[in-house]
Amino acid sequence: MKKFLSIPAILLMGLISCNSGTGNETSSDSTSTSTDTLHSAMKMEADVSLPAVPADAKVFFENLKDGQTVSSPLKVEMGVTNFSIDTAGAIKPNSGHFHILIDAGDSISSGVVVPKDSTHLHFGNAQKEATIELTPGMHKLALQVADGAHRSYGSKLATSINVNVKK
Ligand SMILES: [Cu+2]
Repeated sequence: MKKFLSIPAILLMGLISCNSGTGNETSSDSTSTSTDTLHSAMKMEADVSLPAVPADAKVFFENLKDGQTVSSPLKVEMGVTNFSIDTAGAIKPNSGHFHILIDAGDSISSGVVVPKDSTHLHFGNAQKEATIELTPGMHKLALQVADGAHRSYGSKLATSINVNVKK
């Protein structure tokens, strides 16, 4: 997250010249009123680090196998062992929520916030089941668990399969 932090840090230093000599991101806490959004995002990133992934945690599709022929709409059952599925919001150890990536790779790099669009579906109400629409043909589906702030736990808490959607 160094790249993410450096942008607001540079902006803050430009706005508040008296703070530019410290080089310490945490020292700028009480100096800004005009960059609240950037500041709170930076503070969250800086204060709460991504919880560690337990070694025995595992993500899987409960009802689908790699290479399976399916029809659309497709019911997807999301499974995980040794990890809790919770609502988005609070950041807790051993806890997170599911995402389905549709033709969007096998996983999202650890610590990166999962995008929110038609190919990155969030299940922030702790859902473990979803019904998705797919066009006919081959599609890659990936399951990715992320923390309460949608920061990916990386490939350790992801899995992917290819399915063949019939007409
Ligand atoms: Cu999310």
